[in-house]
Amino acid sequence: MENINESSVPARVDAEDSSTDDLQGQELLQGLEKASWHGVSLCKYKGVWCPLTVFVPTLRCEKYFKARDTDIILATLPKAGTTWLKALTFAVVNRSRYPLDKHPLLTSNPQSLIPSLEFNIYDQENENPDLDLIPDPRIFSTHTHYDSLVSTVVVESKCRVIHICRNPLDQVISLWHFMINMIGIGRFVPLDEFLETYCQGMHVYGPFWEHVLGYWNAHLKSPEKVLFLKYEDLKKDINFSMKKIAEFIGFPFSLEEEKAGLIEEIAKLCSFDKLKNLEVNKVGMHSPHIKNSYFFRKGEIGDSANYLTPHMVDRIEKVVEEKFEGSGLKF
Ligand code: PPS
Repeated sequence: MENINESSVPARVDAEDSSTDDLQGQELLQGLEKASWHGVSLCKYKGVWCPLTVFVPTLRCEKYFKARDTDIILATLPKAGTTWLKALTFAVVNRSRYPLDKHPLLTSNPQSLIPSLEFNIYDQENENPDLDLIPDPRIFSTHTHYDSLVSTVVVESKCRVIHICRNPLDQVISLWHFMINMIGIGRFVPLDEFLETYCQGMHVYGPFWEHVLGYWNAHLKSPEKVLFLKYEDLKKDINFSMKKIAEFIGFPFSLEEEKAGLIEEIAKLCSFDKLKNLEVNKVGMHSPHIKNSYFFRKGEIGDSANYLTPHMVDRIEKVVEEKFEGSGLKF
């Protein structure tokens, strides 16, 4: 998740220095529900609470992005395991290009190796960048919902989508820490207030149940198109999950690679401990508001137990039970 503060929302655009997209975006925006979510401006676009800062980029993405059959889209809710999935996918796809001891992951944050469609590709400056220059397979990330991807990505191409979800208890705690930390934006929010809005579905890219169920149902309908992963499964058996990812995107490991221990090597390179302790992730900045280190907090299953009271757990679990009932999805 990237800059989502109000300060970088373009001021009202006037006709002289704005593009048609900006003007159409401003017009559309006027009719949308808006909210200030713990200091972050959101608007509800097609049922999704979208940060205002990426509203116009989101429209541009819808309008201009044309997926290739070879594209790989990493679709996640913030704090579900995006950084890890980026590292793994990048390393799997590029494994014959870079030796492990001179790997870009050793000197770059995974976030900067795989750009986000809304936050990086169609950012405020890039109205319609030439994506043809990017060689196959292009890998992009997005935080948006499946339904919003449909027009640009899914229907018109055979590109593959990987979704990772996470137990909402841990995810909300991860998000809470991240929001508090952001330089110049973050401010302390009592956890019970934060949880309440989360349970109402009001948070960046919320409601979380709609996000997850969109990808879950798409996976059930077209498993060859949408791979559905769980953060907890990756933690339990990363080698198995990595093989699954590699096969899904058409880069399966050969028997020789398996025998040579390459899967284990890549898993080690992308592991929380390895990435967290790299210089680039200790001291580097991702953006003016976000240090690279913010993407590596604890990386554990069950850390939420250190913060949530039984009442809070109950509150989230009730929402989860109600919203996911009958879906077949369990956390
Ligand atoms: S973001 O901002 O949406 O891209 O954040 P995201 O990467 O989705 O989520 C951050 C949480 O993932 C943990 N993390 C990892 N876990 C395991 N392995 C690796 N390599 C890894 N990298 C990041 C990170 O610590 C955040 O979880 P919490 O619970 O806050 O520690």
